[in-house]
Amino acid sequence: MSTIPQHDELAKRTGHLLAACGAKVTNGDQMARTPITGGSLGAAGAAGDIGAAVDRAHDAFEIWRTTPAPVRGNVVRRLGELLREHKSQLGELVSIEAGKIRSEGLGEVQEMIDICDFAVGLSRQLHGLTIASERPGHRLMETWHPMGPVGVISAFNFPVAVWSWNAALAIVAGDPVIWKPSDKTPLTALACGALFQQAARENGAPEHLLQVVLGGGKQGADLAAHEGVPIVSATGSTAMGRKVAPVVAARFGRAILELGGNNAAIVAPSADLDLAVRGIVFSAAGTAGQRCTTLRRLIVHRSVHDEIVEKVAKAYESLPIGDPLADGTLVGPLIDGGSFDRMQAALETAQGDGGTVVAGGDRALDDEAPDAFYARPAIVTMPGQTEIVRSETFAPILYAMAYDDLDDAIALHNEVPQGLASSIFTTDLREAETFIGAAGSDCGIANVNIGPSGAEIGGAFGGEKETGGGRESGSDAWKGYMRRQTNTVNYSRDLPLAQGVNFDV
Ligand code: UN1
Repeated sequence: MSTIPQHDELAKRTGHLLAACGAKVTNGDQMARTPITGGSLGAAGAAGDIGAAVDRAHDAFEIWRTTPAPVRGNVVRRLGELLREHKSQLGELVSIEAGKIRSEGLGEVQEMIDICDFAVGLSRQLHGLTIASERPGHRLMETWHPMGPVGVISAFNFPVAVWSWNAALAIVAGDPVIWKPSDKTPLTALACGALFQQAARENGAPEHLLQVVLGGGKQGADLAAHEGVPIVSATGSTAMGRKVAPVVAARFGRAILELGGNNAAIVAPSADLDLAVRGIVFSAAGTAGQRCTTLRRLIVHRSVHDEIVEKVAKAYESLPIGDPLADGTLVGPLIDGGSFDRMQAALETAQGDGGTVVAGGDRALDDEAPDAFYARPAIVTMPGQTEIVRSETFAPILYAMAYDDLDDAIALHNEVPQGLASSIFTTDLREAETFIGAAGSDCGIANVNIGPSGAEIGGAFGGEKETGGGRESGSDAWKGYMRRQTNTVNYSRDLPLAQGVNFDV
């Protein structure tokens, strides 16, 4: 297995990667760190002032809102080109700062490139309807206008892709962006920020179209509370969403929330079991269990339960854990010790509830990397869906439960507070359609014969219940970044009133 790289080498490499993207760190209280060694990467900059950023964003908005959308798209096109040019550097930076394996770091940059392509096309398709008017000589239609500065609060686990889903749409929609990245991943944000500034500069866009504001809870809270920020898009825990949402609602702002998930897969007796096992292992152990779409609950038909658990456990035992930048590694580190402690506490609670840890769950590589937290992904069989199974622990724990009847499986599936992503493994058309039908999965994402994670950007991304209800990325999610205006135009010489009302003067 790979050895953990020397911290000094990583720190030096980080400096090169940042410079290659044109990013500069400054002295300040915001510190960067790598979960690969657990060591510090030095200062990233100073915590920013949201009020000042909002003022600057409004100056940019004055210009940007009347810039034609296809011209706005040019900035996003250039950003997409720069992301392509810097894909390997940015991907490596994501690996260093978030601990993702190399292909997932690169995949995250690809997700940014994809949404840029999508948004460029969208910049010529921000269309409204023309609706039949009941009045002669009248036209009824809807138009979509820019809304104003968008606050983006992003999480450590997708430190750049989730920003790009919001930013690419917001920029073509005519909205400046104020980005408060996770305080665990400031460097990747600075690198993307620098590439964005280059794209904006080269296209003569106004200054401050994108502002990266480093900081923590205070900056997030200020963004939520600021009257000058009509849209706040926040990704993170449900606990964070509970703080942000009421503050935005109290000022009648718009919140786009992407909060916790507790995603499940149902494995039916007709499933292609080998395919199911591959899908399960990627979704549950990939990204070290730190995706909001990570598979956390396995609901398996009793007739295949033991076989599936055994196969997943076997696959888990041979998962290469270690340096995420090394060839062959599939599981990198957890983001920090707090994560590892929460994982251990959850495993203890699950065992107290009658669960059995079939594989994994313990710490790895602690001799080599005492300040880093590598954990072996765990699979735990549970006698039922206890409270710990119903809560999201942001670590690689997969709880397995048996079912006898599909209706019971779906009821169990939906019987959690979160509603992000879900899946069923089956070759039975009736079961598949039932699962994605109106009385099936209650999640924003419901898949058949793939796990719940790893969505493409073309669909709308988000979920219901404690996941927050927001939709980002593809489909018509762009509407969340614009204001809808209904227009009635009278091109006749008369003034007929709607609903046949008479008001002759
Ligand atoms: C997240 O974990 O916040 O569907 C986003 C997926 C990725 C995005 C995850 N495309 O797993």
